[in-house]
Amino acid sequence: MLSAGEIDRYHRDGYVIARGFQLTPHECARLQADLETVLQQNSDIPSDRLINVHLEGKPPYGAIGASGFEQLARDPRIVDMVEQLIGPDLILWLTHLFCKPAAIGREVPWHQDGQYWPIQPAATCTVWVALDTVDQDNGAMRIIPGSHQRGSFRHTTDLSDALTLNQVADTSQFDENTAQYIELQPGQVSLHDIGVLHGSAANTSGRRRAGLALRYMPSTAWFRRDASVENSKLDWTLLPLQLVRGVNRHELNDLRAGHGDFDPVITSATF
Ligand SMILES: O=C(O)CCC(=O)C(=O)O
Repeated sequence: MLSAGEIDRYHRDGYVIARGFQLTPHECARLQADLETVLQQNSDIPSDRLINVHLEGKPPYGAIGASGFEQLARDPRIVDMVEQLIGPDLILWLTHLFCKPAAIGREVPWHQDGQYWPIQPAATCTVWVALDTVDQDNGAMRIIPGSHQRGSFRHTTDLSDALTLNQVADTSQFDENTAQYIELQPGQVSLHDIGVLHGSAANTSGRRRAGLALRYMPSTAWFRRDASVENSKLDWTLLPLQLVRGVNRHELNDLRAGHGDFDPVITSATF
């Protein structure tokens, strides 16, 4: 569980490292084995754009996942922390494996998640689980503390392959020197708010940097399946949503879509 001070820091800074949380060496080893399997089985998808690796090839992205990642996303120790931050009714709506290979790992540009997510009102807590040692040298996530309290920042779309994500915040709007780095050991987690500015540098080091982002929204918010993002291939219509705690509180949330058999439409998402 998060301490009272950590909860305060999350709300003040837009993120927190959960100092009392640590997966065991055995749990880390199993997740690292799942990571290797997922990387091997999805070699056609860039390893920093592997969406919904907790599912078995569900739409719309079709990555072949591993059940260990679903267990992790449903782990009460993790869901408890999310509940402390955004309340008791929780929908897991996405997972994203951000695996930056050694030497050639791409930059994640500065961005606010809420810019391209179809959630109204904008609400999500992301739990970022380190699967490798993550530090400044291999492209740790960096965050502008407090930026979630400053509303929407201007973004442009960059569809080049140089970046992991394609929504890019204009850096003239904030001071990059105020960034704080989130350095983690395998099995440690950070949690961040949908509105906080964050990103990470390219990984030019000799070490891989993998982390799994687990995205939870309060079920009081509405997941707008009809939303679209200009210039992107995102399709929310068949994204499988999973109620992981409590009850659905918004009558327009469709929790059935996407859970059946399907033919993958998109195998490499553009963000
Ligand atoms: O893994 C990274 O470097 C960025 C992660 C990110 O943008 C996110 O989890 O929202």
